[in-house]
Amino acid sequence: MELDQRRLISMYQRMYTIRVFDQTAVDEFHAGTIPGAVHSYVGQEAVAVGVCFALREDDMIVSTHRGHGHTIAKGADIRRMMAELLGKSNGYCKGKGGSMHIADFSIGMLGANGIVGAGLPIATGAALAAQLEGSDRVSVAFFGDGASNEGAFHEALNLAAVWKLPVVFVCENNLWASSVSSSETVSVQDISARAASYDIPGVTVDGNDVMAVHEAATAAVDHARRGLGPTLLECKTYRWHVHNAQRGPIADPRPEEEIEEWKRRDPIARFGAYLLDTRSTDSEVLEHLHLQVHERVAHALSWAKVAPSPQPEDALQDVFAN
Ligand SMILES: Cc1ncc(C[n+]2csc(CCOP(=O)(O)OP(=O)(O)O)c2C)c(N)n1
Repeated sequence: MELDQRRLISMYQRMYTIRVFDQTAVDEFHAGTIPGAVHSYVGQEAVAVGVCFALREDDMIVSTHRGHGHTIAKGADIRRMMAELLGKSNGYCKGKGGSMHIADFSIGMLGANGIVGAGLPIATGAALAAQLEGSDRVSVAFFGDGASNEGAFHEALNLAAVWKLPVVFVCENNLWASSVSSSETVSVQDISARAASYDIPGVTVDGNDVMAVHEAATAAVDHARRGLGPTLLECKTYRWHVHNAQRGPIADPRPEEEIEEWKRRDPIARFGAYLLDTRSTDSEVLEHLHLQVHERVAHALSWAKVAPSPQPEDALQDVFAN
């Protein structure tokens, strides 16, 4: 697939921003500045960026508890994200939601979600709304391998298939659901095989190869936009960190060799090597880009740190609709 050089660099920039943002979030959690949960997306950056770069701004995504990558990939303001993580009043939810509740309707980001599997029916509903409005907008649900065992997954795929809704179901199969290996809980080798039950296309790609993800996502989005219904796109990937950041040592049940093996398949290093190999860029450009991203994330963090915290009386604001 032909992508112009600026778009390729922009994809790389977005992936690198997710990496630095989420590493900073984990560090800040351990430093005690982030009061809520942090589920790091480090290692999975190619999925969010490969998919979101196949979308228009008015297309919609629904995210998960591991939502920072999707939100940044769709174009959110990282200062307001960081402020939300720190519980500050200039955050996306005025500091009252935290990591798992960030949404930005202006860029089609309908929300993260702490309930595993709950995003699929929401994306399906958004697709139904687009169909009823006669618009050609597409929606995407991101979810994990664990979520693909939930009833909501099967209900959403069935209804979307029956009504030919413009939705793409993107399963990020990172092989583990919290501390449970998918080899013990998922009945199929490839989760995309489950698409056959609903008579929709099911595709598996290397989720650490942003170009492969982007190509498959572009085909699925095009299929949906043409009124041909949903696709189940499985991206095999891996998270580098423990399930969620914890204060104090926690056991990570994943074998050390497995973690190391997947780190060698680092999606950002791979994409950087691809850009250099194809002469889409040179190393000075990437080094400069790295510096800029570190500066932007550091700025977002200091902006969030000096921001005011919500006041007790703010707890009663935004509770009821007028
Ligand atoms: C309905 C529901 N059940 C259980 C949980 C607790 N929980 C939070 S994350 C998680 C694992 C989800 O695994 P997966 O869907 O594979 O996503 P990943 O964490 O790998 O990104 C579980 C069991 C929850 N939040 N919601």
